[in-house]
Amino acid sequence: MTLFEELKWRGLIKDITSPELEDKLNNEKLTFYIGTDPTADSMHLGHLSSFLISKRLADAGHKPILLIGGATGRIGDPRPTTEREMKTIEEIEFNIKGLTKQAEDLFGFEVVNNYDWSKDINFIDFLRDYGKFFNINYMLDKDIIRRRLETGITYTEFSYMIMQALDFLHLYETKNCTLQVAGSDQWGNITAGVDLIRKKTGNEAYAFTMPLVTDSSGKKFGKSEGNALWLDKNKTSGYELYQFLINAEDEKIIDYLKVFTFLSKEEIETIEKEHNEKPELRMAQKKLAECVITFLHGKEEYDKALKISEALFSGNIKELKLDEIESAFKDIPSFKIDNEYTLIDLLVNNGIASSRREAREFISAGSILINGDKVTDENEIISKDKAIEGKAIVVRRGKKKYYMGMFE
Ligand code: 383
Repeated sequence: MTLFEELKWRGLIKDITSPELEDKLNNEKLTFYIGTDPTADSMHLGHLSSFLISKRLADAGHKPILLIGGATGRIGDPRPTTEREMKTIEEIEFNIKGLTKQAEDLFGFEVVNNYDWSKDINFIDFLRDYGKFFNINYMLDKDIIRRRLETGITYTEFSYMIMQALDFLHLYETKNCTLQVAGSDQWGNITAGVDLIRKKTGNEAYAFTMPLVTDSSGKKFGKSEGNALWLDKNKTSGYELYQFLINAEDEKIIDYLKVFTFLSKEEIETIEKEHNEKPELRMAQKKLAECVITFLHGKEEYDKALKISEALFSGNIKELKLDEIESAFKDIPSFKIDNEYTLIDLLVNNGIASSRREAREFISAGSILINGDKVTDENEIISKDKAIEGKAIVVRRGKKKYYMGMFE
């Protein structure tokens, strides 16, 4: 399989600017780039599917440049619907630091910031040297701009595509970068660059886009209850990622393995076969979680995520360490314990039961578990020596409701 065939097989090619690109990718060594704006201090799963292309192409001998949009982030890439809220310079600078470190840690490729070459272009030179290459009709014809004409767009966001086109030209001129890669939402911006390079230098540069990764209903993949799943483990733990990936849909799981992992065609076909025979084992989902979490955070974090999941599944909460308990129960209601209480008081004082009567009902029905053990005596003292590392008490009420108490 050639590189191009492999990218197609993985579902990573949506549109290409020229059919020559196939041969170039297969037979030449290209310098290419992919960019991201500092809208947050970390990338999320939506970026990962796109940025992994840098490693795929690098493994095939091409040279990646990762661009952080310090300049473009100050302007804001127009969204199809409404104008973006401008971020403060402090926030942008904070985000650039986070993203630069993350890109370096994850990929180890050269990282550049477009602020470095954009900041000194003055307005008059900009209009004389570059504005003349952009016909307004051409700009108005871009999909995103056309959509925004209905809701309105400022001159600031309208100009965004010129900045991204200047980046491509700059990298073409200074680093012989002849290819830009991006998600399909970027088609207008990246073709603006290819056209600018052609007009300014007479030479051909190339670009291709990757499809957006979606679930079977067409919604963007990579959000959990509306929140992004971040690549920074302090924002989204390995365990949270595990929970999300392990629940990926059966219809889509093989597509996700192609997009998010470096497993070979043969390996994925073997998994697909096993998956189709016994989808209930979720082994394809498990493999996805293993590959993604290990790539992002290393084997230790993956082992931890797996251990937490297994402990929660089997109810063996006591096997977990305090930091694992904290990861596992990050989002459940929690309370502080300033003293040793009887079980019934603990339940009522912390809203686990609405009254002493209700608490008694739960306890006598055997539906209260403290750190995985059923407690049936309402007067049992819940003391520090029952807590995990002397600190954490996980209360389970019924099948699914969890609460966490922390001794002070
Ligand atoms: C800025 C200057 C450049 C080249 C690219 C840029 C950023 C670009 C953009 N990208 C998205 C982002 O920042 O907005 N204008 O979040 C996302 N990308 C990648 C991919 C994607 C796109 O970072 O489709 C998803 O991740 O292209 O939405 O010179």
